[in-house]
Amino acid sequence: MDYMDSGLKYTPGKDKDWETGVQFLQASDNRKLEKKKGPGKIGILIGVLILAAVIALITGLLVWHFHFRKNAWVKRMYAGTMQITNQQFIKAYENSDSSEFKALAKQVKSQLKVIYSRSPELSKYYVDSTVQDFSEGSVIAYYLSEFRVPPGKEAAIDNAMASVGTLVDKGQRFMQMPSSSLILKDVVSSVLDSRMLSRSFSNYYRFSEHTKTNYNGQIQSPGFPNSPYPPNTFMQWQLRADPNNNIKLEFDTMDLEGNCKNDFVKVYDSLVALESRVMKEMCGQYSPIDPPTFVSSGNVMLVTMATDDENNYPGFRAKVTQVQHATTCGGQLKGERGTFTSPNFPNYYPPQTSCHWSIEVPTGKAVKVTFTKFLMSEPGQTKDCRKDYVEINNKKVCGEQPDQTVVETSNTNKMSVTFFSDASYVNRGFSAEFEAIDLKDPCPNQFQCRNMHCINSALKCDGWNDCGDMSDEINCNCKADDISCKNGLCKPMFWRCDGINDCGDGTDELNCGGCKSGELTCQNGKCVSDKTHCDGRDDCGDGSDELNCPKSSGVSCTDLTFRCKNNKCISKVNPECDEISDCDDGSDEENCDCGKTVKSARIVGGQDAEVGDFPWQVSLHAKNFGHVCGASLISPQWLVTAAHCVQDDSKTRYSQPGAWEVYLGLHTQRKIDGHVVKRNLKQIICHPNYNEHTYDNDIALMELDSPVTYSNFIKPICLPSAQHDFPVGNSVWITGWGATREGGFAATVLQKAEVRIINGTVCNSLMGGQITSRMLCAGVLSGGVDACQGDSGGPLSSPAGSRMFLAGVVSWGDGCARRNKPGIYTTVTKFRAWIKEKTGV
Ligand code: 4AZ
Repeated sequence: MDYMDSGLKYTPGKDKDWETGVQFLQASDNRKLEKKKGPGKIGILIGVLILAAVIALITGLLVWHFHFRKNAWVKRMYAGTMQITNQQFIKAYENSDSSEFKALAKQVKSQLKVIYSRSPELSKYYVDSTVQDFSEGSVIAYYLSEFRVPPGKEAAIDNAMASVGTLVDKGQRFMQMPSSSLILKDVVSSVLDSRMLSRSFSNYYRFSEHTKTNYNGQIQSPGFPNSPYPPNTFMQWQLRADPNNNIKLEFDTMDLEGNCKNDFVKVYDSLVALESRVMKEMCGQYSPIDPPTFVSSGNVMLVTMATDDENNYPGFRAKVTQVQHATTCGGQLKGERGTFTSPNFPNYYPPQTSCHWSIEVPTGKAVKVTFTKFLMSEPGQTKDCRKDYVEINNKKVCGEQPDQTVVETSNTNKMSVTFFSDASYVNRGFSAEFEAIDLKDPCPNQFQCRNMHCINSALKCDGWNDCGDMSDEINCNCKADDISCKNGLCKPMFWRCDGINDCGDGTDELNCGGCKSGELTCQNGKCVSDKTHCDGRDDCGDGSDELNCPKSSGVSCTDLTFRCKNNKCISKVNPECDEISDCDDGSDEENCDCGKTVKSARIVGGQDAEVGDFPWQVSLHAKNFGHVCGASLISPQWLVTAAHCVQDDSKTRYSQPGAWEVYLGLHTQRKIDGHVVKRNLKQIICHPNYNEHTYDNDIALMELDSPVTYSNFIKPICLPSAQHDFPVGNSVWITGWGATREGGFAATVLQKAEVRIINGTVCNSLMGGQITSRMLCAGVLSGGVDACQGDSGGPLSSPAGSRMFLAGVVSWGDGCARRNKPGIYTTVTKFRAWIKEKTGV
């Protein structure tokens, strides 16, 4: 059974393609017979005739067998829509059982047959059509057309179908049409998504919903929220609103299998699954903080969902309402400054929408527009922005642009901005600010970047790309304590010889006393011949010359190799939970239900984390006090935190489980919603070598009094193996409810910040020699981003593939966010064996 045979409306004639083939052969047969007819002896004639007939039959059968065998032909379905301009919509057209629906559908069907018959390609392979629905405007018809196509002909039919609209227009202009004919406009069709056809669905569901004003409709996948959605099922929800209204579809949950090839939901700006009207395809999980909301361009919308035979997830639920069609968007913007956004921002803009803004600032000034968010990418977008775009200063901008990087200024006090969305695929759009600037001095008391950004003058030539276009880092006179890169850039001296090409031209990594050419630099600094790489012997002494070798399994075990459960070693760097089975026994991919989050909505500004972004983040509350420290969930019953968080003081016995209350799934302090789980502690295990003076070995374990159930908001982070490499320069995330500045107040909403891992030697010199190998440094050396009081014990989360690994535990620092003072974290890899010993995790 397939999409079309679903007890939906369409059931194609199963043997039509077979009949077409037979008729074709009979015709050629007849012609041959006619030619052979003539005078002569009857016997010879009959003999010749029989022979000819047999030859023709054999030829015919062979031709049929090799070219027209039913099974070899491909079924190709097209979804289509057309406007019928000489009909008016009546209520009965909403009901496919009404005689009015049937009469108009019959007319559409017969007219489609005529249209296809005018194309030599289409007429040959056309099987049948069925009308799925009608909607207002005058009447819009939605239909499916079936073709049976010989292999290799698919593209030709797709092309012919793509230009059916032109065929119709020409036909109506140049051919005599019966007066009763439907007058058709905007005939569009495209091939049906093959995933809706090719698989064998065992169940089909079809739902319809007509929204009303002040009425909240709801659609959801079968079984939601009590049981997972059904396997091998095709579902569609047809949504209608009153005329002059649009459908608003607000998903509150979207939790599907992560691979869209298997399970997916598609939203269409149509009543039929027309690919040129897809608004969005979704699978996986979406963050509940900014769930997707869509608005149709007309008064109809279609949601389809297809599932395969395995991995069924909770599914989706969405609210359906109607909203009055906004006839205008854009407008006149006047004044010194202001803001404007694409329609429905930060929700998805509707398709087929165009808005125009005329901005005017006081005479004598110029207009500067900065896009604070710009999310307009869509599949099939071209560099020249042929799909959705914003036009500003006669320049089209499209795609996804980093925050604040699209900046335009005018030469006069006026500027115009146009937003355009085409018929398919929508996105969240943009938010923009405009301000009046003085063209002679656009950045008063600041540095003016080439891209028209204004930045603090102190940030010029500081080694960091503050403008976003590097214009603050060129033409610099480097200070004495800077590295003068050959390409003219200046970089802080700390970055010399740290293994990262900070200059971009390698100047900062030259003459580092490294190894000569033909030599390999070991991780311990030793130089060995590069011929020793992967020769099976540990020439470096630390095994680093035997890493990442073509033959990676069964190598001899060193401190740097990964030890599989069967005690064999592999030389691949960070093989654990990377979704590739490297150990013979697969043990590198065991216990990998960790470190994954729901899809991030990428829209909430500032430093607030999004709900579900860091589901392993735990808030440790001291009883009758509140948040004191952070921690990380590593299994249903175990947390990792900092040892200094569990030291007794004169008032409180923090080392005792009874002193604590643990909050998991928390986003906002004091907001205990349905996602939050509270637990008490069974035991606290502080590292025996914790040194309260040096903060060495600053790690502790906490056991919950009962295990937690994982959810979108509560999930464990992956523990790195003892050999896991967190390379210097890599981006990592710090999170917590700690102070938002040195000496400041704790945050209410979970904060997140991206920092980089800093070379241990550089860090040790910056921190006055206080760094041990059990400490890891991370931060932004120009200052401004760091962990702070109250973040202690929390995770330093390091992305690897689609997972996050616990690289560190927030430990200490010299104040917070000071220049050249990175944050110090406990190196988790050093404690992997201890964690395993104490917790079994
Ligand atoms: C603290 O007191 C603390 N800048 C944590 C981290 C840092 C400083 C202080 C790092 O919990």
